[in-house]
Amino acid sequence: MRRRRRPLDDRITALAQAADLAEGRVDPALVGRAREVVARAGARRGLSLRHTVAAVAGATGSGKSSLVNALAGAELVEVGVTRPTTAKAQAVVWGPEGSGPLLDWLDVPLRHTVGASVADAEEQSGLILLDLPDHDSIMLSHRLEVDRLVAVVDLLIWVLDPQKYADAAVHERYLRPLARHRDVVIVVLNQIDRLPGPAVSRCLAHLRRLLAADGLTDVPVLGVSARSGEGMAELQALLNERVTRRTAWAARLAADAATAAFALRGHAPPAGAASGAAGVPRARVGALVRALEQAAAVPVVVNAVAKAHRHRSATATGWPVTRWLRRLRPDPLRRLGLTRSPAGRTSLPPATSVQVAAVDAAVRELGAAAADGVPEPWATAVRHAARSREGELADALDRMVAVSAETRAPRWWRAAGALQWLLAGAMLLGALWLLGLFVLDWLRLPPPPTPTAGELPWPTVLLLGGAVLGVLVALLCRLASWFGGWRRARKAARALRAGVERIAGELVVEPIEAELRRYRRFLEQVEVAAAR
Ligand SMILES: Nc1nc2c(ncn2[C@@H]2O[C@H](COP(=O)(O)OP(=O)(O)OP(=O)(O)O)[C@@H](O)[C@H]2O)c(=O)[nH]1
Ligand SMILES: [Mg+2]
Repeated sequence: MRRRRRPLDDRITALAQAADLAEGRVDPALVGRAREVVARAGARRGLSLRHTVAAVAGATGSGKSSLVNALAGAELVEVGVTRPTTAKAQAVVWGPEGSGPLLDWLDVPLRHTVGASVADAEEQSGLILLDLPDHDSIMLSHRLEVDRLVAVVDLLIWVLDPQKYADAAVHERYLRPLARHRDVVIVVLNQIDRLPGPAVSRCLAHLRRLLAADGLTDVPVLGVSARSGEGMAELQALLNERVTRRTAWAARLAADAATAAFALRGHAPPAGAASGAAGVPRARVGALVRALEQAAAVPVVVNAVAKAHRHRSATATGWPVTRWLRRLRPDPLRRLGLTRSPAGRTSLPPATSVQVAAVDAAVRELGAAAADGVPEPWATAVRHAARSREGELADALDRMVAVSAETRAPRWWRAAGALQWLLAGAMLLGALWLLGLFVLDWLRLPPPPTPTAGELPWPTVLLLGGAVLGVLVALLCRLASWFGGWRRARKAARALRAGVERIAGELVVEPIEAELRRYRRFLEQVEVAAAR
């Protein structure tokens, strides 16, 4: 069963998208060519679709003008003995109504209308034959005119003659690049009247083989003679059939879209479409995260978090007698600029050149691993994407570290601090009491009665008890803060790891994946634009 062809609109939309996706990745000339096809499709569909423009192309003297005249049944275009004869393309129009803008667009000002007396004018109505100059001309202007029109007409009639049909020029320059245009190419071997009978079929068979080698299998190949009229009826019938179908213009553009799409995709199409673009290998992300942690001084920060916790605990719950000594030492987190204070840069030491190089290497390796299996030039685009936001890493890490390192003071510190002041107060009370007793004794005054707790007098109990308990509470708090510091360091390490992973994801992995997604969408669009 024959599959239904994709509508031209879908193909052209897909080609336009493929060109947009290829922008900045694929050779700009190829992107430009794809956009030209899109523009041409837009222009052509806005012009007469009842007309089919068929260019008659071939070498000088092959009989193009003679064929056009024979088809028109009148001497409309000049047939010459001096070569080359035709210098500018001329149009012969069957049913010219509405063909003006189309011919203006084609920039063919020389136009002939076939008289109404032509017997089968009805059937042919809508045919526009363009008699082209010679493609192999000594005149550059002729060749330019041929190339310009061959690129835009709906149907191509290649006229070859028995002497020159195997010329490499026409096969290499024109026929081979039309391999996808099989549906809109007709090959005519003219002047068969000059060949002896059996040579005609030999010649045609040879020509068919040459065309097959060009990739043009199954194109119609007709042997004709513009002079004797042999084979002309068949050519006429074939043209009539194409003209009545009125689909040559769309087939032409579909073939152009396919050619442009394949050119965009390049010569190394991946076996199973986007099979190469597997994604970002997770293991390599781990290596990048580790390199980023070193560059962001995460170990230093984690260490500082533990130390800061212990330091702050000591200043809040330490023995009040020696606590002030602690306050003389700077807060480890504040020293690194890692306090809740103004948002902005920390004073962490900047990454060393070795750490920076390690990050760069990890980023590149990640890009290279993701590009593995992706054909050029997309592989380069993927590698480039990996590094596209590398410059933002340092700042993002610094900001993230400043936020993740924050710790809050536990509530029990307050209670412990209050207890310490209570014990210090008791100690002070005991000391003052004893001092009073000492002064009275020194003055030889009778001592007031001193209450005792068991054997020991209360002032002594207050002084010694306050001191011993104060030191004990301080020691217990220190033990607790040691564990607290350790726990907070672990928590900070986890938070920092998550932060580094997020940054690696955002600034390195995501750009890579975006590029891979772009590549996969590009392949899909190429597939649609080029589908047969
Ligand atoms: N024997 C023979 N001569 C032909 C045939 N077709 C054309 N000729 C002759 O070949 C010569 C060239 O014909 P043209 O029609 O001018 O050829 P052309 O391809 O238009 O040439 P340019 O305009 O120079 O590119 C003329 O003398 C024609 O009479 C044919 O089928 N058989
Ligand atoms: Mg001519």
